[in-house]
Amino acid sequence: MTTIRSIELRLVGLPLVTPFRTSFGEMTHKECILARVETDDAVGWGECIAGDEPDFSEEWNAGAWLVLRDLLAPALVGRDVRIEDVERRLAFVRGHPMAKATLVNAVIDAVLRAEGASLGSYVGGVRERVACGVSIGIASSTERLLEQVDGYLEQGYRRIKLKIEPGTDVERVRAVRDAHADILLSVDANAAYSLEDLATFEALDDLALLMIEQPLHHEDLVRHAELQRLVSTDLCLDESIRSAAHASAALELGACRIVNIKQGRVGGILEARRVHDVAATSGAPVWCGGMLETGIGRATNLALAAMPNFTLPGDTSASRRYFAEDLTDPFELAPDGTMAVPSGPGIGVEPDPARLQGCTVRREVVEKE
Ligand code: SMG
Ligand code: MG
Repeated sequence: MTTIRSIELRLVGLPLVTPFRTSFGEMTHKECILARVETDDAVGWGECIAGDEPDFSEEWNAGAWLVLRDLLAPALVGRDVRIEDVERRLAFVRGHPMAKATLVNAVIDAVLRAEGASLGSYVGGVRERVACGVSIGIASSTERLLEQVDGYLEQGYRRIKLKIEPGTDVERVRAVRDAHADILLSVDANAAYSLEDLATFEALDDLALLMIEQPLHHEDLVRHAELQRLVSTDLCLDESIRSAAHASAALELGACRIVNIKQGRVGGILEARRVHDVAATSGAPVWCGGMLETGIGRATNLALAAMPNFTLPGDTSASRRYFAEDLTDPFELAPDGTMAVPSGPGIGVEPDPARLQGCTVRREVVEKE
């Protein structure tokens, strides 16, 4: 048992090396909240995966800041916590899994650092290196997309995921498939389609895709199940899965056959482990999603991806795919397309103090009154 002395919140901003366009918008800049939890014994870090706007989900930085500062952090500061208690302490707030994950993960990091145990070993990781894929935003042209794909394959990435939206889909994906017959290739629609677009999915079905990620609205498991019956390519759900309960509903309904696990989307590393277990019981593979995290969130994701049922390459790309300078020591891809799972205590990495200071936009500390 350890007492939480204070929780510092920081909004940090880092430019992206290349803009990232999805069906819901373009990002040129990464902005996220970091939490630094100080206990009697150690300091732990957590990164919130929410973005500038409520587009990927309802959560966004300005709202998450208030929920963290005014509700979640005060529920922990000055209290004794054990890993087993932290989710329950935050359960009085309905929803807001991204905000909750920030503190759940930071508390776990602090507790594990004090014990000298790594997050990878805590979650039952079985590998020291994980296979990595890369997610490519909607490009300005097919030529530009093919160049990007070539570049990432040269770096060793083991799976290419293409963002798609209505009108910029089948032809682009076919061009990539024609150029690379044997690669693991997937697409991610970020909920931009409806069942009226069945012809598009039938055309994609001929391109030997590893999966089609989140084709339909995130609340519509029933129609995902209908679509899964109509195409042979495996569907994968991302935005729709916010808890282990959603994962079991989706798998039981046949709404997907693969699950993208983003620990931040489901309320943190503990619920992510439950999603992993639910999928493993159903025989559905999982993989680790990404939200263009800094080194803090990336380290958390890599630990998770070391668990046994993470059998597909994740969106766990190298720091340089996103940032000229990461907040931590950069994560690097080996030529074989794998990345090392940090083995030090907790998440195994820390932000560089000068870089952290340099990119801080806003800072507040919650202490015991
Ligand atoms: O971290 O490499 C990454 C990005 C992976 O495509 C990615 N994430 O829906 O899976 C997804 C998207 C969400 C990005 S929102 C800006
Ligand atoms: Mg996705």
